[in-house]
Amino acid sequence: MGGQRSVNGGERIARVMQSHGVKFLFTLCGGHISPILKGAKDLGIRVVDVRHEATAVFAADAVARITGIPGVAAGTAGPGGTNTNTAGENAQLAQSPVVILGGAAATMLQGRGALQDIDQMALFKPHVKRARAVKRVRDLAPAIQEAFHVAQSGVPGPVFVECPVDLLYDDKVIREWYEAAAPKATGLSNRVMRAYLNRHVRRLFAGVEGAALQAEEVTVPAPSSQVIERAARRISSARRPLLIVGSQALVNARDAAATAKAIERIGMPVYLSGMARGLLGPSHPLHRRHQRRKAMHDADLVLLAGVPSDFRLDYGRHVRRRAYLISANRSRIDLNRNRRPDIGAIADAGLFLRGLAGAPGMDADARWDEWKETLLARDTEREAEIDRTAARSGEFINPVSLFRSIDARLPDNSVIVADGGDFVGTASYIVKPRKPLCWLDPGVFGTLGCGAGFALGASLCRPDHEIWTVFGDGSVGYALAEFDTFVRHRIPVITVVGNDGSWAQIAREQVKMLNDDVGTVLARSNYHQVAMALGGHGVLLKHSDQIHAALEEARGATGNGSPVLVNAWLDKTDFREGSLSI
Ligand SMILES: Cc1ncc(C[n+]2csc(CCOP(=O)(O)OP(=O)(O)O)c2C)c(N)n1
Repeated sequence: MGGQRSVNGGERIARVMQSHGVKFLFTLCGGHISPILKGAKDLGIRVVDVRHEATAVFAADAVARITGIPGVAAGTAGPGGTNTNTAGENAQLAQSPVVILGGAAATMLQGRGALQDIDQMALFKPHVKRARAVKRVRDLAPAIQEAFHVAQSGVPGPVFVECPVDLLYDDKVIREWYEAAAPKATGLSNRVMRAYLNRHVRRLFAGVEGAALQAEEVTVPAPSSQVIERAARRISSARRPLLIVGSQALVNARDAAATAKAIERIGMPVYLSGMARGLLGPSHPLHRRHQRRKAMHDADLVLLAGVPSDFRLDYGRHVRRRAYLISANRSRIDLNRNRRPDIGAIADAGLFLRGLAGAPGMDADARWDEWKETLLARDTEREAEIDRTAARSGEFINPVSLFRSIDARLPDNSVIVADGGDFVGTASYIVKPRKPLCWLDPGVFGTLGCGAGFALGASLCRPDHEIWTVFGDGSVGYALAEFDTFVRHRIPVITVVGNDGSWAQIAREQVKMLNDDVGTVLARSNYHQVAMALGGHGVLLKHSDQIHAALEEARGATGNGSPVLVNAWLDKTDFREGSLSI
């Protein structure tokens, strides 16, 4: 190599990550992936080591959602890969651009009974947007570059790249390794085997070049001007139009502010869901928060911006048959799911809204006033009802009152992470995200256990924000070990656990239908002590008169970089209002 230091596979991968603006690599270590971690660290990418591979992918997912740049997670061969799979599928259904790097047995040993060797392609293919196994060193960097591009293009999603261990270490080490594995004895079959191994190694390293690959331009699917004009005309003549904005409208995180401006100009009353929550701030005059179903039923035109007609819209039945349906979606399948829109654009929903805002007739101020007033009155009425519920006192904590208190003290710079059942459902109709991209929930896969990873990713991307993570006492079980991660990496998240001694969302229906709570009962455990044992701060909150002090103690404790767990004992009352994932 003419005295030049050869660049190993781990560093090749890291260089591509670096050229794509990756700041963090989330991982749980394994011998198969060590060179990737080392390569990343050497290039200044922060390696964040967690306690479960699913957490690594959830954290990468949060980074992707918040920054618009794909998040990256690495898991070791075999069980490291299987452990990432649930979070990978969650990213797939949430359409989040994540790159998952998987270790693998040496190319020569695959399928021969090596440690942790399974058919990872078969495992991943159904659950990610693209899965690719790399077989030669020279293909590593292009494969990672392609992964970033595929993850972000069209309908975003996770991409898995399998990186066998013999592509990652220094070529000298690998050559020696193959040399040592070759039979030493003479004889024809041994000579044949040696020749075979030599050829294999030559192939592994053939044609390797040193260049790092730059990020490729990602084309954002744009709507045609005709479709925009048709939609604008229909909207102008509608009497009770309604806009529903979903996560997909925020795929290009950097355009959030421009999309918010467009929504203001269009002037339709709007409901925000998923990652779009907070898009218009905590209290915008166009933003309605309650009784969406009723509003959809009353609307004569509904515009779905990045929202499929899935279970959350009762498979399209929330929109009346006679109402006019306009939909913009990057996915053709989601665009037509269950109900074909009258006007459909296979396009980025944010771009569609921005296009619409520039169309003629979209700037009239005093449109639809009566309709807006009607919806506002419903919101006001519902808020008064929530206030009445918040005022009810019982033996322990009233979750409605707790979330009213949390909401009242949320600073502008705050992110809310939601992971759980009923308790989190209550949070979703009370707590108001202050800004765009400051609310994270699993999305349509509804995966319990996303919270710790989401909080980790959010905190790293937004170190100047307060990160509030809301768990049930069931879902927090997945997260507790990550308090160790939070402490080691100085991640000052505030975790609020709604402790009702139950997997309540399941228990509720199960008891009603089967008259049995089997499998749904939990102890009112001392979760705050787990946080303390791992080096964090713990607060036990049992009575309403302690709410203020407990929340202030929690906020204060984060000042020194400490994570906090508030263990809130709940009254067992049903405070739900629909499902979380609206
Ligand atoms: C990984 C996973 N396992 C199981 C479920 C099913 N599930 C949905 S809600 C829920 C109960 C959540 O209980 P908890 O976190 O205590 O919140 P609560 O409803 O009690 O407020 C369960 C088990 C799921 N969504 N995801």
